[in-house]
Amino acid sequence: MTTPDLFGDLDPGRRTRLGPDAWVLRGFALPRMDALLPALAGIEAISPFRHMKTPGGFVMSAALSNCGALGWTSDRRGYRYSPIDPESGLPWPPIPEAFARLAREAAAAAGFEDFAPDACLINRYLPGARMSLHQDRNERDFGAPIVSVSLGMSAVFLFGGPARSDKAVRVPLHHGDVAVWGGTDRLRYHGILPLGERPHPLLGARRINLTFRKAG
Ligand code: MD3
Ligand code: FE
Repeated sequence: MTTPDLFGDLDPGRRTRLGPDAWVLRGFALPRMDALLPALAGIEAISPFRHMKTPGGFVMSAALSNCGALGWTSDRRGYRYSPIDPESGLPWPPIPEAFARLAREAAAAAGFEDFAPDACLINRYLPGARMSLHQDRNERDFGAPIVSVSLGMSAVFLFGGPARSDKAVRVPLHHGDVAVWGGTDRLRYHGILPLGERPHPLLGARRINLTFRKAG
């Protein structure tokens, strides 16, 4: 008798297809953690995580930072990509080589060759933080994919359709998982349910998400 694969989502090396052009590469980043975590600490030291305001006047529950030539920012005037960190007045730190290689290789593993991101948005979720359903549409060219790397505490990702009212499926994302989406799935609504309380053994009580984009 075979055991049902109750924990298939935790099995590193598996690919889960979420749509025609959307994949989750389970554990793809795990073998690279020794390079990724120090690189992340270096970015935090230059551009610390901060809570930005939405154009509607709300404070986002996820804190963010960026690396790369362009960084995603939000304030009362709107959402935009900027070459300057508004807190420091200086450029965002560059995308570390280990980040760029991971993004390029994950995109290729999902069928998107030669991905060269110029922006990496870094979200930090503490217990209770969430991201409501939205589309990523501040980038200039929707032809490039987006690559997302999950670190630390697990979260439930909501994967919807092209309209906000489309039913969303729930997909758990764990430490080391990499999601890649582009093509026909590029403008699907998505979000993150409120983060739980159980700390991650390596990163503690937080979830970090890197999203690599071609913004300019
Ligand atoms: C979208 N971040 O920063 S990325 C964002 O985990 C953002 O911090 C979330 O949405 C986060 O804009 C989610 C994960 C993800 C994975 C697969 C997708 C987003 C997706 C497939 C299609 C569309
Ligand atoms: Fe998004």
